[in-house]
Amino acid sequence: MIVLWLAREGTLCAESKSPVEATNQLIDAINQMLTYDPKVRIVIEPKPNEPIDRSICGTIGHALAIGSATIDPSRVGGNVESAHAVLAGLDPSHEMGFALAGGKLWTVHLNDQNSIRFDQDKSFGVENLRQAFNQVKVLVENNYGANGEYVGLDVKAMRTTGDADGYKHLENSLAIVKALEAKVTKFNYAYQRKCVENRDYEGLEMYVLKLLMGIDS
Ligand SMILES: [Mn+2]
Repeated sequence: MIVLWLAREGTLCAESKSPVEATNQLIDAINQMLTYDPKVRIVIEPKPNEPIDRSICGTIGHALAIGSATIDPSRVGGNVESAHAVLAGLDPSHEMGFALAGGKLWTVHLNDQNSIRFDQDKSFGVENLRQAFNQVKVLVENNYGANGEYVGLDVKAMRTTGDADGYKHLENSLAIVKALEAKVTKFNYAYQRKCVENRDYEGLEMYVLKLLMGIDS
């Protein structure tokens, strides 16, 4: 299984490339990999920008469309990275859900990101805890990992972090994933259904916030 992070498949100068030709070149390249090794599986990790601007494969929808256009779509899947979805202005849990619906979420890169800036690769959950909760929730609800799918932590130490604390971003990310898994097991689906039936969305929002804050109601 090879993850393709398409870091430079795009353009800084819009007129320098045809987006049609660039898309077809990417499909051709993946076809060559699939032909070269009949056992290889390609996992596309989409990203909308940085270091390139105007990516030609910016979201998981793009990635799966590219895969479906190859000579063997059964060997092409997707990898949703939380930060990359945020950079596209999208909710990572919905990007994951889109790929899960087609059986195409073969790995994830969990991390966090403050809005649409450079790729920050911050520890999972530290910028948007509710968004992190919903990523873990969609993975747990769909029994993620049962077929050998991977959970990766694509995080990096912040600048000027001392050597002694050089692994905290990994330790903290794993601890947050596990803590949110425990929150998902506590999630009251009967109450959620009742709120939706009664169109009490404020009630559901407050329930989720209290769950995350550890407030018993
Ligand atoms: Mn990544």
